[in-house]
Amino acid sequence: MTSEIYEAAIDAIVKGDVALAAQIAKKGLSEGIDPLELLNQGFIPGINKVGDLFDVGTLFIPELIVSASAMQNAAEIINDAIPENDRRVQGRFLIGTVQGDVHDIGKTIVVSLLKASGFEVKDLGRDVSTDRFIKEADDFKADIIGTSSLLTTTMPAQKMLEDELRKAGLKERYKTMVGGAPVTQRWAKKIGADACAESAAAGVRLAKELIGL
Ligand code: B12
Repeated sequence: MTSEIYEAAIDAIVKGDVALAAQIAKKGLSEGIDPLELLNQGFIPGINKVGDLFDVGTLFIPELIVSASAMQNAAEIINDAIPENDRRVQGRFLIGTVQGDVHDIGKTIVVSLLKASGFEVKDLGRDVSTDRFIKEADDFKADIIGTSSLLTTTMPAQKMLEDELRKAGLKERYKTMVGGAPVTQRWAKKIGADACAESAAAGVRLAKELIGL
């Protein structure tokens, strides 16, 4: 039963059981569950629950780390199962997690979905400086620069990118998109980003809109 798989996924992530999470990811895929549904209904609620338990002090850094490893491993298995689209869209998307921030599970899901939707994607990884975003955007001839931030303390780096692009006269050249759990439409508007997406699927939809598809 699909709902049992989702429950089992949540449980494996909360327990931080790497092997079990991987096994459930593979089982879900072999039963024909859509990869994105498996993430959205099973594994993401699992890691969110871990975040909540960490928040209230029921769970601590060591447990957070093992749960994150289980999540990362399962997400990799599922990401690999998202088929890459042969039909290229005319869009080049540069993405990374901002400086000072190592959270990259969500960003990596966005990358998989963008690729699956035909975007050409350059993933700079995590802890990426503003200067590097700007240099790589030029090298890659990006249409869109996407930044991920999971910490309220690193969100200002998203503003710094907008400021630096404006200062360098590059704001018109690239569209910008911001994401990450604490990031809101209000924040995007305040800093002058072109779009904000609360999920990978919304990110792909907005990215297409931004480049006029
Ligand atoms: C896993 C995790 C970790 C892992 C990260 C592993 C990794 N490789 O990513 C580890 C253990 C390393 C970690 C460390 C820390 N963490 Co942490 N972590 C989390 C946790 C539990 C889950 C994050 C996650 O992966 N979510 C699942 C993914 C799928 O969701 P997502 O990232 O939001 O991404 C989705 C959307 O937001 C969107 N999206 C994301 N990025 C982008 C970008 C674009 C362009 C677009 C379009 C869309 C988009 O699409 C994604 C898919 O739908 C959160 C709690 C939470 N619920 O967010 C805390 C949390 C983010 N961490 C927190 C903290 C405090 C820390 C530490 C400071 C702890 C410490 N004292 O050391 C360190 C920070 C280290 C650092 N410098 O970055 C706090 C942040 C609080 C705050 N107000 O800022 C949280 C909220 C926990 C809490 N409740 O307190 N963490």
